[in-house]
Amino acid sequence: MENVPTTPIKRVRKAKEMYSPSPDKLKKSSHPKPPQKSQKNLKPLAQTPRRNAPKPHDNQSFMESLRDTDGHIYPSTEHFMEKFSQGEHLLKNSEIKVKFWKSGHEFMAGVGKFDGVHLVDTKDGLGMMVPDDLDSFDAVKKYITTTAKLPVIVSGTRTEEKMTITKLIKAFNTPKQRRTAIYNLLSLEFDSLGQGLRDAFSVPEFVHRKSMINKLKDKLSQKIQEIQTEMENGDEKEELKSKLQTQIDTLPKYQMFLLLSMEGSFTDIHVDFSATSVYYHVIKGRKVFYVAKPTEENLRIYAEYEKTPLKEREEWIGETMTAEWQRLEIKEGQTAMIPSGFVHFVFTPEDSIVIGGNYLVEEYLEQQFELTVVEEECVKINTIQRGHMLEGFWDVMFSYTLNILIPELESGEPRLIEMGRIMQKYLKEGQNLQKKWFNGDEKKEILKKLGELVLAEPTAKRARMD
Ligand SMILES: O=C(O)CCC(=O)C(=O)O
Ligand SMILES: [Fe+2]
Repeated sequence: MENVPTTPIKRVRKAKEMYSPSPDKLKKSSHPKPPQKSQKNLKPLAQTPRRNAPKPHDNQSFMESLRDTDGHIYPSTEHFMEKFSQGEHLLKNSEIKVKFWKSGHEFMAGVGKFDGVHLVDTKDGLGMMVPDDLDSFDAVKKYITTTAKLPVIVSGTRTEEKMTITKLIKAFNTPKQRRTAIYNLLSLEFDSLGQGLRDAFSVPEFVHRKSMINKLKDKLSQKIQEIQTEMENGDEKEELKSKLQTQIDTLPKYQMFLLLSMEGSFTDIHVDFSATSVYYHVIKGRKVFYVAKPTEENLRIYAEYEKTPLKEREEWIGETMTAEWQRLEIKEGQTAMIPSGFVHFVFTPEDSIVIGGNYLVEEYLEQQFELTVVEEECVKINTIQRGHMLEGFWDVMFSYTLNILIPELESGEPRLIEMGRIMQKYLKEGQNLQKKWFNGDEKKEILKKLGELVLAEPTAKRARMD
């Protein structure tokens, strides 16, 4: 296929899935461990051993039960998974009230400030188009025709296997007792595949409306139209149009992922890249999220953890944050809407097909910047790979400032002053732009204009005088 990216993985999840004890720690443990290397010649997965230990009755005994023989907790090992499924129902945090809506209509009418987790029972009224016949693993083949080898996470190991969608679906069609691995495909972004599912699917209206990238796309298209009608023909006009078109053509694409997860998959604790907000629609099967609020403390714990090299991670922050987790079960047909920064981990109790995606929003601008900065520090120290970040985040922020924020501030829109200040705080002339949408002089010019407008605001003046 022509438009198939050779490396479609873009998300921050790979390492999370693969957290497992270091080899020395493994030696001390008597528990059978999942396969560590090649998946070839594997025996079928052992049936989970049943022990007679009583089921945990509170969070503390639950966390205790997860410990391996050396006293550590190793998420996604066989021992962990067995104990986890026995006690996971205990994870409750009464401070997180998941808002339940019977339909998309009700959600759209009642969502208000997007500051909590929402669960929408049926997709009617969400304005999300999902093909009706995408109802089985075989049906996926009809919509995803790429022959590229996709990176698939092998749950419970440090490995990732590259395989075609055909091979993966064959594995899903293998009876559970004959499966040799638990596969979890999280990185198939299908908007960039350019056909198939992309044409049969549309993101929820709420996502479309809130997404800064979508707003930017509309604005860039509108600008091209304006230039077309208002400017005299000539080189300058063509150059301007082509610059804008390049931005449209290279906008980051993170809104449409197809996730295929086998029963038993476990995705460890993370915040989605750049603290993007998430929609997550379960087409088939069932998923369980455990979510914690983006409080200052939780985000601090998470950032520290991310900055610690894998081998030095002594504690599982799932335990450190025991009381913070709220269980959120997403059943077939339901859609979860999770705002920026919620820390989460995910367990898949049944083979599942999900469509979900990530988007940047204005309300959480500062948090999005903050997490992106943390991720960049992590890239430097090698605990996160650059490819797992939101590529083009800074280009988008510069372009948003130039094309949306500045014109609105110029027309005296005081609501935006706070946003202007945040942009001013984080955007720097020397910022490296992965998509190279602006050169040094252009960045400088944008920041100069922004600075003048932010300072010119009466509220800003008052604040300075206080
Ligand atoms: O479904 C999963 O296993 C992981 C989902 C998730 O949190 C993500 O894709 O970011
Ligand atoms: Fe996630």
